[in-house]
Amino acid sequence: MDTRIVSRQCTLCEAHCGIRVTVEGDRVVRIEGNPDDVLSEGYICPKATAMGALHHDPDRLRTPVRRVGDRFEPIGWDEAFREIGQRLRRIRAEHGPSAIGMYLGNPAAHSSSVLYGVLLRVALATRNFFSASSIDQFPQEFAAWRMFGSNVLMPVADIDRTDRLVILGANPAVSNGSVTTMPNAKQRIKRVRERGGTVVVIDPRRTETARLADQHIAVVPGGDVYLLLAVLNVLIDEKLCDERAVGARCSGWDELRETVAQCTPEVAAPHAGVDAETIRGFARDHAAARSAVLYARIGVCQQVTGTLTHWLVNTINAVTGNLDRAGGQMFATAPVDAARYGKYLPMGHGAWTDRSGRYKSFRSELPVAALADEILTEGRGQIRAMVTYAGNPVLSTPQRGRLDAALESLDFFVAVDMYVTETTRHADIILPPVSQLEREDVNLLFPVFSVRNNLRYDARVFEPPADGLEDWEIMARLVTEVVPLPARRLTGRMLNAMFERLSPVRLAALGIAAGPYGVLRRGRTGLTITKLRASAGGIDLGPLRPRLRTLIGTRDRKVRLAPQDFRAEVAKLLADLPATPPAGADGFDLRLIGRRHLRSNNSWLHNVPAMVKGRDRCTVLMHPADAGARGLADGEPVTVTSSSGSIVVTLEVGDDIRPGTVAIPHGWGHREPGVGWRVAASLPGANVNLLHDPALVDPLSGTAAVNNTWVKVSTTA
Ligand SMILES: Nc1nc2c(c(=O)[nH]1)N[C@H]1C(S)=C(S)[C@@H](COP(=O)(O)OP(=O)(O)OC[C@H]3O[C@@H](n4cnc5c(=O)[nH]c(N)nc54)[C@H](O)[C@@H]3O)O[C@H]1N2
Ligand SMILES: Nc1nc2c(c(=O)[nH]1)N[C@H]1C(S)=C(S)[C@@H](COP(=O)(O)OP(=O)(O)OC[C@H]3O[C@@H](n4cnc5c(=O)[nH]c(N)nc54)[C@H](O)[C@@H]3O)O[C@H]1N2
Ligand code: SF4
Ligand SMILES: [Mo]
Repeated sequence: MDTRIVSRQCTLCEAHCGIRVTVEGDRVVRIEGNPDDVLSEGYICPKATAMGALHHDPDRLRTPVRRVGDRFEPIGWDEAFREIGQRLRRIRAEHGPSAIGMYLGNPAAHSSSVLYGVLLRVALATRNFFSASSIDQFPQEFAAWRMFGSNVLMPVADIDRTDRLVILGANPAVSNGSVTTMPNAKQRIKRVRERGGTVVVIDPRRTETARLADQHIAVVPGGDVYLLLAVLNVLIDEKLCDERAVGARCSGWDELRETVAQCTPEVAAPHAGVDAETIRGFARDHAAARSAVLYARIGVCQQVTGTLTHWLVNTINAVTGNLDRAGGQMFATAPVDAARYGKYLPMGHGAWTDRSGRYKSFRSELPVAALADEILTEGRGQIRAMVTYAGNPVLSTPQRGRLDAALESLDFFVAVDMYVTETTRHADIILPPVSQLEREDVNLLFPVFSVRNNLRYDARVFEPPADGLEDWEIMARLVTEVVPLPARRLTGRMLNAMFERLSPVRLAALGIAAGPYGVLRRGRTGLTITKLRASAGGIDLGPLRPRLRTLIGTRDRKVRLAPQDFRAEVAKLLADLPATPPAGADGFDLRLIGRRHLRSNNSWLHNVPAMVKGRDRCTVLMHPADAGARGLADGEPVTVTSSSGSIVVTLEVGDDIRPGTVAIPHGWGHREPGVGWRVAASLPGANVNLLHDPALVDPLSGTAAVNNTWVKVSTTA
């Protein structure tokens, strides 16, 4: 049989590891790491093999389907687009553009089709645009915008050169890095210690990453803000800051000093759950290191203090002289240099709100916590139709269980997804893109956040079926269907013809040629897509270089250390601070946080048998002392209740978690009727987002604070 090997990337998470796919006939028989990949160097995690299983999955949709009663029937593409166009245009004509809502999910960002998703968002001209960003990295974007003048300027930890790596609220040994592309994070962390450096992990759970560290600080969930304020307090009080660096490139130094003056280690300790001496020691060690970097991610984003915490992370990096220098926090120079242009994007914070007025828009989107209400609350401005693209918000976002009913109540719902999921089962029409192995791509997003400058290439493993469409082609067709009628009549054919010539890969080729490494700038030695295609595993473009000076978008071109609204939030926190932290009210006595597993990926790898074999993964992890106090035993089903809802999951007792805290992974609970994931539908587990209150958000960015939920756990009768 004809055997061939194709090199490309695994596009399941941000690491985008290089893989070699062996194909016999039309079957994937093996997936291995590509040792020539310039960033992942042969590493893959167990999920990489799912790329083959997803391609062959009999449950994956291969043609558009329309809902008829409680079943889905195949229909042709043209018929699907015609019906979608008619329905969406009618709803918009009757109720206005914001009557059509859109949700953009995480996998969209893993292909350059996302550009066309953005185009559709623009064509819809709706205020009701939502994405996974508002349960993910919004706090980081918000802090970057305030401090550096651009939301794109989320700095990357220079993990490969640092002498001291501090990780808060992230578990890269499992997640392989996020908003920092660092495949094989585990090895990269180990290398910090091998070269004589130090690794510290700040996390309520002794995670897989904490096991690699010199020091684990088991902070209380949500306690980081106090911890970091106190660290700054010590750095300033003991004159451990790099005042020269601060004077040369930062503004707001005096205001910063004033802001943290009150938050001594003694004040912070009970609220951080970390004793004062540990905080002092941490600050001194940090200042003493030759280079040091704080890397923080989702654990501290999904907090009511998400933005403040990310601000403090960047601030500590800046005042210790570790911003924009090797071994500290840096900015990549990507082949299409988005970091350079981010400052020209309008952020329009609060340009509009949801109808309750509670959630403000940020970079032209509303926090997803508002979604169910915006569909269910009747009246002017109500969402009557939805477009979802690569997202499963029913499992991924906190909506108090009302999103099912909300989606079911819509006049029209079109989903772009290859599965009938907890979300898309409510759609009128589902449009499936070709499989990931059937698309060619050049991802230009992740090089903006990589730990080394690089560009890598995704080759097609299989030719797409004759009638298969990629996501971008589906988006382009949707755009032509929703543009206002006269324009559509005049330009429909023209647009189609244009789109055909403007595939994301062609756009990427142009962008690369015109970018900082491209042939147009560098002449014949410059980068082209032809050279990229010919490479064995992408092109290495060298270590990160200092460049904040050219990137910064603040008016005085200085790093703002103490934005006024951040100071005001800190003042509120500290003014209300009781001597000891409050316990949960009404018997809700445990704090619930999330947790990720190496073989899982948010809500959508649970239909791949190799990813879900073995024991139940959707367990509630509890410390033995807490289990004992409640008379609960490992392996028994327990009921977890919050003020928003209640779920039943299996108890897992283990001392890796801080007492008083429990952890449950998200993305589970596939047993709802009609879900087309037959393997997943047979698995135990429940939707943890039923426990989270959508009203609990970071007040600055509107990000869902799912790591701030109080619960109680009892035996399930
Ligand atoms: N409680 C809690 N909730 C969380 C989190 C948490 O830590 N705790 N984490 C949050 C985070 S960080 C994120 S990013 C979100 C993720 O949540 P979402 O962004 O909603 O995404 P997923 O749940 O991963 O669902 C992805 C969907 O996209 C489909 N899909 C996969 N690939 C493609 C493709 O190439 N094209 C198209 N059209 N569809 C595709 C899949 O079939 C699946 O239905 O979850 C968030 N929810
Ligand atoms: N295997 C796997 N990999 C993934 C994903 C996946 O689902 N599975 N999802 C991908 C996506 S979309 C994303 S965004 C990234 C996320 O990547 P990470 O940011 O690394 O996410 P998590 O693994 O959830 O790690 C968050 C950590 O924060 C801790 N934490 C919770 N609350 C607090 C707190 O208050 N303070 C502190 N200091 N820590 C806290 C949790 O215990 C947990 O260890 O992972 C990506 N990679
Ligand atoms: S870490 Fe795993 S899932 Fe992520 S890109 Fe690499 S192989 Fe794929
Ligand atoms: Mo995410």
